[in-house]
Amino acid sequence: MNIHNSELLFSRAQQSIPGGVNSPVRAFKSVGGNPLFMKSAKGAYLFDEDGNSYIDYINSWGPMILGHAFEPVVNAIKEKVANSTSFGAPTRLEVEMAELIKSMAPNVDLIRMVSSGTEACMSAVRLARGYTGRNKIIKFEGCYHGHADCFLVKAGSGIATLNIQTVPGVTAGVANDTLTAPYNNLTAVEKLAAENKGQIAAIIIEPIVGNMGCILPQPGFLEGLRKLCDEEKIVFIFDEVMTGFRLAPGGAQEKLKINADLVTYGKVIGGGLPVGAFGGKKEIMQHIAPLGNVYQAGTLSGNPIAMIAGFTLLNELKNNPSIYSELEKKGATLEKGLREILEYKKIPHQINRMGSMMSLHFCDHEVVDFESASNADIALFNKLFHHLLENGIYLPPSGYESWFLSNALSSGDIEKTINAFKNFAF
Ligand code: KE4
Repeated sequence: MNIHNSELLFSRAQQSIPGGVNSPVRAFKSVGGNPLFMKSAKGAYLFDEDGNSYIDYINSWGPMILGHAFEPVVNAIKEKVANSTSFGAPTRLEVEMAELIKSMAPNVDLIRMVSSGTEACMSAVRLARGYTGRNKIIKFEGCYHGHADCFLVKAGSGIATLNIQTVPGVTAGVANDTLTAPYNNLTAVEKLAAENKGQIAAIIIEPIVGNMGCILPQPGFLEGLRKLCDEEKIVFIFDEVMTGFRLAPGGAQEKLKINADLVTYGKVIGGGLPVGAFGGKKEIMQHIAPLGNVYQAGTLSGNPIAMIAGFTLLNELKNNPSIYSELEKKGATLEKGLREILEYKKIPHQINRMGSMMSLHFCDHEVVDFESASNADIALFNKLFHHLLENGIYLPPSGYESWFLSNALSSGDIEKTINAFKNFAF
């Protein structure tokens, strides 16, 4: 496979950008080799700088749920951009976007737009602290909520991929207020709550995890956290940056029928443009400035171009709910195809999936938390990654990431993926 232009670009990039990438997970550090530079994408396909094409299972780490260069989004951006790219003043579209989100997401009385998932999650935590007057938070080992200091404690995604134990620059003071527990371990959380009674402002969780591969909550886990938060007056934050609008119009809250107190969004909400959001109960959200004193701000929050992209995509999802059953069918077909091959070849494996989020782990145990995810055969995953890449299939370049299916995937694309997998010499 000719990747000459990508190699030239990568060596140039490293002269001007740390590690040659603007986000660490793109660097192929754990899978080995050098990152491919993409030139364009359309529907389910990526095209790199050397003209190679790939069936895309990253979809920009989630946003491209209806595929790349989705016509209605492209046209909406083209039309909007002629009227300026930013005002720094409130606009009609921001009101319409907030009302659209409230019509889709359960349990959101007020919502504030920001420009990334990190910003959404860090603002939600600040709000929970301001609302409760408490300092500590509980997060889960292997979950990733963006790169704000308070989250970089036993985090997933790039932190796990690069095996960064403690992040330099995150002070002990900050880290001491972040308590961690294993995912799916309710007892461990109840113990932390008892040991820190009256000091915990929030529990923040990925309701379905996508940052240590895909990991599902075991029955009773989220329900137990909900009950604990009610009893201890802890703010329950669902980080739906990945799951929001992807698993259902109302995300994981709808899918799992569990209400959070605050919910954060990113990725799909912006249709590939920089958008995040946090929202929830009025009783809590009304503490956000200028209504309350919990300060949060952003020059480009609610930016018209980002809003029109997200607004157009969310409307498409809201008005065509069959998209979710189509994504479920595609996910189930891919999972079945891979499972049949792995069972036939007697390869120990675990496939975790919910809808269009899934991951494959080479191990003979269930993958239910960071420890079990880490005990899988990452080296074998890395070998598979490159085999599939050479066969025109682009998986996330880390065993600690969820795959994301788009509804632009055809049955032929899924068949091609399964066939490429079949030819892998385990
Ligand atoms: P951003 O700040 O990257 O928009 O969102 C942070 C974030 C928050 N919460 C969850 C559940 C997330 O998955 C993310 C970001 N996800 C990673 C992929 N695992 C983004 C990819 C990257 O870091 O480049």
